[in-house]
Amino acid sequence: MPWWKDSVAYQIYPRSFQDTNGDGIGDLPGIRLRLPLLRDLGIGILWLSPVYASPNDDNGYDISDYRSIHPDFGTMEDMRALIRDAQSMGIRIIMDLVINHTSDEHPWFQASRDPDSPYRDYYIWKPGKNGGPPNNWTGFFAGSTWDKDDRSGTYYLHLFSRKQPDLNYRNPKVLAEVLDIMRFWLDMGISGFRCDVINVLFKSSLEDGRKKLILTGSEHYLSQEGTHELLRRMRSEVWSRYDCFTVGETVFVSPKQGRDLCDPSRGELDMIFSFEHMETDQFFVKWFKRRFRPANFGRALAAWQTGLAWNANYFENHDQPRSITRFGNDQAYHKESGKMLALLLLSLRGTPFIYQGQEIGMTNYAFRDIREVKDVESLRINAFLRAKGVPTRIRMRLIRTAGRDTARTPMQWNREKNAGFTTGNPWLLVNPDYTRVNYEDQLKDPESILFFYRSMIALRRSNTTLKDGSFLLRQAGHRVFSFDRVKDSEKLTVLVNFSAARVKAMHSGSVMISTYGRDIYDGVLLPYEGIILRNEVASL
Ligand code: TEU
Ligand code: CA
Repeated sequence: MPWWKDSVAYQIYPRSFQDTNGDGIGDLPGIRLRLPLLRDLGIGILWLSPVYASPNDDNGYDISDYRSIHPDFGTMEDMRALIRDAQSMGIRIIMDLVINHTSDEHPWFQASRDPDSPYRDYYIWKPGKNGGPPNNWTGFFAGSTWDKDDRSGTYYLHLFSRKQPDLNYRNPKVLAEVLDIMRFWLDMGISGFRCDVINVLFKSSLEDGRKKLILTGSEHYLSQEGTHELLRRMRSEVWSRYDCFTVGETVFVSPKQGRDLCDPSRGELDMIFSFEHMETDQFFVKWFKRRFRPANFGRALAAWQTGLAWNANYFENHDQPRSITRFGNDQAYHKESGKMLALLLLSLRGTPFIYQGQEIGMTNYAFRDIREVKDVESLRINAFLRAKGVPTRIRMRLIRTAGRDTARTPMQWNREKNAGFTTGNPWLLVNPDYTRVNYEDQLKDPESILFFYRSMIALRRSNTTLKDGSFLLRQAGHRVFSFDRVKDSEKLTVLVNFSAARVKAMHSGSVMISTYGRDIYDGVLLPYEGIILRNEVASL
């Protein structure tokens, strides 16, 4: 089994992890400082959200120099030291590869503004039409995907913010540049890439799109054949020549399209982050939330567990609300539901990804005022809706339920000021519940969510059925989600209760682990209980 199937991964959003120089911003020395905690957690892979030079329009997802470290985070020597320290603890580092777009402050883009520049075709420039943008496309952050550059009087494409111009993959020089960037980091000793929004690289056409509620025009760039060809080139020319793996962030894909992106026979990605399970509590777009329904969540998880040979499993990241608030109960059953989600995530087939703070049950923060909000996506949506006359209280409610800042509040290390994240002024407010939810308290509590993550990770790493067994859905009910994992003669039955009720769920078997520490199972799940029962079966 390759190491990237055998490990548990952990995502760090460096800006919010640990500050060591008092500027209120997390940094690389801060990550080095906390590495032993990740070793003790049982982490084998560390995904860093971008730490490259960037004007921080999208907090690093707008890169202005791919071969440098943003001074906020430290130096290239700090990066080399982090890689070394991690390797000494058996932890491999993967970097965030953001290659659909660069920052508009990247030298390539600045040069491309001159129509005669050799860099002109690194980006997608078009004349306007009827006094407006070249087509009717709308972007991920609301509004048109085109901005006019006065210098040449033409428009450039940006699926995200106007400071994130899309690269033009019809130009072979762009792929060549990107392959070099990958080699640079792999030669530095990293072990792979999380590939940002990777299935939109190739735009098959720039014609008008069918009008849609969101992303008008996306039929011209979602998972196009041109993107598959690019991924095959990346694998054959770079990835296949290093001991590395790739996980693609792929938006709006079905299990079938997911297979086309990461089935081993395809020679493209090794695995993908899909979104279906993260969209079961919303109407169309994430801004229109609806009640969480465990049955829908379970069905979506099962569809991907059986639809792909291997998944990248996650319940949180730097773009998503906190899972204990969203799928659990972060008040009356904080500890119970945090452990239940840990057991579920670590029982699924695929590489588990844990997001910073998830291991202690960090919760959503209810942003009160737009001045507390920093994320470009939320600020653009707010401006877009305000221009449409939507009242402040409605806009703030949308941002509270679906904005990305709630995932980016600083790590809560202890009960000290700013939760021990910084001695300065944090770049984003610290969730006031840090006196209730913090690492230090949980390190002292053997019944804590943190300790349960440690136990569950250790169990998974020691059990081949959990890592490599087949997945068979048993029940995706409105309170109980259950499934079997089978390998050779071992059958593990996983049952999780998404409710505060005691729920009858008859099943035999010896208790392998229970979030309540039970060693006998009486057929009734306790509130938010997760349990794994073991049976020997005749080899299938
Ligand atoms: O996100 C891609 C993407 O689709 C996002 O719009 C995401 O789905 C949305 O924010 C969910 O609320 C990636 C990165 O994860 C994100 O942080 C960047 O802003 C984006 O690409 C542009 O690089
Ligand atoms: Ca700092």
